[in-house]
Amino acid sequence: MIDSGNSRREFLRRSLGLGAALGLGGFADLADLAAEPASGPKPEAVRLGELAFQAEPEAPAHAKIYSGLDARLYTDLSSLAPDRLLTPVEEFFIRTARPDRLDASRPWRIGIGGLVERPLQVSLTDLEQLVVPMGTHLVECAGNSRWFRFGLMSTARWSGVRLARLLERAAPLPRARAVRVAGFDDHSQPSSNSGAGCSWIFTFEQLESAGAFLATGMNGRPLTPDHGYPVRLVMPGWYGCCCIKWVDRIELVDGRQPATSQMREFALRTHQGEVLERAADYRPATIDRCALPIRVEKWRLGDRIRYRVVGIDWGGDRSAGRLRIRFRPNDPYRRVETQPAAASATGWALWFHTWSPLAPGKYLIQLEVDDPSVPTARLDAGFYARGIEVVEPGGANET
Ligand SMILES: Nc1nc2c(c(=O)[nH]1)N[C@H]1C(S)=C(S)[C@@H](COP(=O)(O)O)O[C@H]1N2
Ligand SMILES: [Mo]
Repeated sequence: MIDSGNSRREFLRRSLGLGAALGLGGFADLADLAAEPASGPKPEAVRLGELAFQAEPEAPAHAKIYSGLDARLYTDLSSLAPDRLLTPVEEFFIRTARPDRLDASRPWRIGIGGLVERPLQVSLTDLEQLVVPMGTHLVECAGNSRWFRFGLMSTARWSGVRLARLLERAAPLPRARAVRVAGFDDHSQPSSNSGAGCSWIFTFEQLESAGAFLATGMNGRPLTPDHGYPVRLVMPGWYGCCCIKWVDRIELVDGRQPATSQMREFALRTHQGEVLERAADYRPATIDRCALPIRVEKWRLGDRIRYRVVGIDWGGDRSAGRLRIRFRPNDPYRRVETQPAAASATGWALWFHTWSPLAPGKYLIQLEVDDPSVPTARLDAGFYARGIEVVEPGGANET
């Protein structure tokens, strides 16, 4: 058994019926973990605070900073809880603000052209008649990193129109193989580190299997200007660079298109290996299965200190493989104690793991998926590993 060193905890968990309950209640369940012997009064659980993640900025901007292409707002992931999983719209991360040259007084139209029988100009009124709920989906910027405390990632409950429905109306010609979706991107100020012009080319199969849609609403409200009002593309499961904002042109193309400047700019961050010339050579910019610790809570249980790691699980296929955790690079991985049910996986899901370090010192929290057939390149590269320093270790008899 892989978790042999953890058999006592395994036993406790089974005998006390913890599991999913730990995620929801917290206090009482933590007290259960410390019960030794299993009978007798339970010690009171007191939450003392949180450990800081090492080598990360203390306070990234949870309010909008800079402007235009360089604008940013980072979502604070540390406060996610079972009843607080959806990102409020005003906290949804921003990467590039509404272009200042976008004229909101002009009626918005999306031109659908290229290799079609019937070129169309779709008005917002046309679009609104087709809008339906699209469910909860996560957006993560391919450039997300510890320098922003991983805050270039958020979830929303979207509404919109399946892209395929609109394409049908324009009657694609048999030669059409792919679709270029382009957004308005005319900023008066150039950016120091982002190119202007935002478009991406998708094959029909990619749009279909992702369930691509043009979003007009998030969390029950119209999109905000910075999130693409009046309309943006959402590619569920793909990186944010594909989720074109302020969509105004959709063009059906053949299979020989050069990659767009946006595809080239994001080639490395979407794991293409190199900047590829032809759009058809790009692999889908999908998000592999990932896991990230979002906070480490410190608790006192009777006379002992306990830590609880809370994290999120997103991307890829979450029906296969379970998360495993370790706290030092040479330690064996162990099963994460409380994992989300695979079926509930939309957006991101929370996991929990109680931990009793024996010694003070620096630790590195790393996760893996126990099924090697699940692609996890970013996770395995240490991208989402986070360091902490423990000053007060846990009690004896625990590993
Ligand atoms: N027109 C346009 N759309 C765009 C971008 C852009 O610069 N221009 N940035 C993309 C990138 S890199 C990301 S991560 C997402 C961010 O969406 P958000 O700001 O709504 O979170 O928008 C994408 N759509
Ligand atoms: Mo991005």
